[in-house]
Parts: sequence; structure tokens; C-alpha cells
Amino acid sequence: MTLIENVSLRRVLDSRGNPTVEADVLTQSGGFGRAAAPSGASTGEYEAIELPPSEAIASARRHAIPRLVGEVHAGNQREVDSTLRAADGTDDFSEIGANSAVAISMAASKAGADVLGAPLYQHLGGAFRGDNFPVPLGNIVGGGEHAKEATHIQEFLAAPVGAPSVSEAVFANAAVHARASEILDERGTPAAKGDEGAWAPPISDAEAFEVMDEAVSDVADELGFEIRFGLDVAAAELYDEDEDGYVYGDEVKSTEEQIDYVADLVDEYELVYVEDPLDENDYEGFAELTDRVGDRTLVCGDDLFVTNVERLQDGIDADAGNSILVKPNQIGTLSDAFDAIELANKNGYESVISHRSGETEDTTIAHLAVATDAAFIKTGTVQGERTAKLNELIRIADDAV
Ligand code: 2PG
Ligand code: MG
Repeated sequence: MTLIENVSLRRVLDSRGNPTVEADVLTQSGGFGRAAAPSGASTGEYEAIELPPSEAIASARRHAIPRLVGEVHAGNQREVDSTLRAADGTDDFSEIGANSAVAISMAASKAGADVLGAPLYQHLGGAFRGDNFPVPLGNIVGGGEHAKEATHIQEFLAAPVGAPSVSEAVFANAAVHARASEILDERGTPAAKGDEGAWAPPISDAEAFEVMDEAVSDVADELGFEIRFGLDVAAAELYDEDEDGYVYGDEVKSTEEQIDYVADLVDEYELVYVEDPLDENDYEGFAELTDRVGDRTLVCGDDLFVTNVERLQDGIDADAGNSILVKPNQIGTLSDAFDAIELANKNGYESVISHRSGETEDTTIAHLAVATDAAFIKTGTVQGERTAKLNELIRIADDAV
């Protein structure tokens, strides 16, 4: 029923104005799925390879599409994804591009769901989901690789952990975003926005903590439920091998100082989430920090694990972190992302499904987060390519997809 009849690929715009790959998958029975690849700015060293979209499209047309059309069922995600891997023939999708691979993989899943007449989250395994919903982590203030002349820490993320519903959580994050803007105005530092729609003020990280703390507690008081916050330090971008440390403007922190710094922040601000607090090669540092604060916060590996089961297994063996950031385009297929989530779950690691800084209107990650009962979903706060996912979460909770 779901035999693939056609796959078409095209270049479309992403939120930074760059081209990205969009895929359409059509089945013989008329099932249709469309998906687009996102793109990172603070990309991990060990991610699958994103090719220039025109190259990725030409290569996938040559190598992958002939193996899919008339041969593979869109409803059989494992077969779609192993065909993509076989067509590519490398470990990192450097032949057809992880951008072509992930767009086709996600579009096939949607075509498979379409044939069944099921919402994507159900097709992906959500039929047995509980009443839990992933808590949206909302990027409120940030800098790093996502904005110029702003904070060193890449993302200060609101976490409405006490919200009674996904919809209230989504609106809470929007309210924190609005309140942060007022606080910045009051302090005389009105701010532009970074790539993900977070405020990108020219302030120190210490001041950003004050702004976050105030914005989150004001909105929590107003709404009457608990809102905490967390960070994506994106420390691989701060780490400088020559300096043998983390560079914060004029200051360089050694690894030990970085661990102390983050551990102190966790306690001072009762952070619920700390992503990439150390360099992407530092399993040991992750393990030390997890040992110190892992009982009271999530220590999440993004650039460390890159959604890769081998790197996650290394982390599990080393007790490094207690959660994994899952970005399907880091690894290239939905099946690989599922494998990472499954390995994480089996070993008591939470999974956090994530957007990229370069995004489209694609909503696949909202379905993936619900289907896999993820603890959190990181997908911004405002701006169309972010609200596309947040509004889809609201629709899923409302059974209206
Ligand atoms: C991250 C992501 C998303 P990028 O570091 O977690 O926020 O950024 O897509 O630029 O890697
Ligand atoms: Mg990150």
C-alpha cells in the first residue's frame, strides 16, 4: 500500500535565508509526505555531513531515489532509512548529504502516516503514549554563534515545568520572552533578536542570569505555576585548544573552573537543564559535572553525542551526562534518531528533541517528541518557524492533527 511512487527534491528557504533541501514522497496509493532539513550554526564536529543543497539534491537523485521508487514502502521506516544508508555508502552521509537523507526520511514517515490516515506521532509510535507531554524549552535570551555581540552562553531557556498543559507551557514561554524584553528595556539595553528569535542583548552572561531569573519568576507568579530555566552553554564553541580552556571574552576558564562555574550556576539559579556545559570531546568533564549536579538537573549532550548511538554508548560507559539532545539531521535518518532515544531510555537518560538554529515550517520534531515521550522539546519561543512546531504541539494535545 505504501510503495513509493515518486520522490522529488527541491531547494527551499530556511529561516536564515539560506537554501535547504525539501523532499516530497508520494506512494502508489496516493499517500503524500513533505519535509525539509534544518541546519545548524553551532554544529558539532561529529555530526553527519550537510552538503550544499544543490549537491545534496543531485547526489540523492542519482544514488538514492532510484533505490526507493517502486522498491521500498514508505510505511516501513527502517527499510526507507537503511536504503538511504546503503545508497550513501558512507558513515556520515557525505555522499548524498544528511540534509537530503533527513528530508527524505521524514517525508517518507509522513507519507506512511498519510496512507494509514493516522497522525504522524501515532504512526511513529505514539499510540501507547501516556498523558505526558514534552515540556517546551523556550529560548529567551542568547548569543554565542546565534547572534553577534551578545552573551557568551548560547541559550538561556525557560522551562515551564509546572504548566498543567502543553498549551499553557507554550504561552508561558511566550510571556517570559515578552517580560524579558521589558526588563531589558528597563535596564536600558533594548535588544535585537538572534537566529532563533531569542533576545540578543549586548550584556554579560551574569546580567543575562539576572534578567532570566526576574522574567521567569514574574511570569510564574502571574500564571501560578512553576517555571524554571536552563542553559545551552554550547561550550564547544567557547573551548579553545590553544588556550586549553573556555574563552569568555578576556577571561579563560580551565576545565576545572568551567565545571565549578556551571555547578555553582545550577545551585544558584536552580537550573533544571544544562546542555553542552563542556567541550564535545570531554566525556570526563561531563562525567564529573554529572556526578556533582546530575541528581538535580539534566546534563544534556548535544555536540557531545550528536544523536549518535556509538557516542552515546561511550557517554553511558563513562557516566557522562544524563540526557541526550536529539536532532534527526545530526545523524541523517529518523531510524537512527529512534535508536538513540531507545538506547538513552534503556540507560535512564532523558531525551530532549530539538530544532536547529536554521529551520523551516516543518513540524516533524513536534510529532517525534510526543511519539517518544520525550522529557523536553527545544524549539524556540516565537517566530514562525518555531511557532510552527509549538502550535503543532498544541494541536496534538488537542487531538486536532
Ligand atoms: C543547539 C542548536 C539549536 P544549532 O546548539 O542546540 O538551538 O543550535 O542548530 O546552531 O546547532
Ligand atoms: Mg546545543
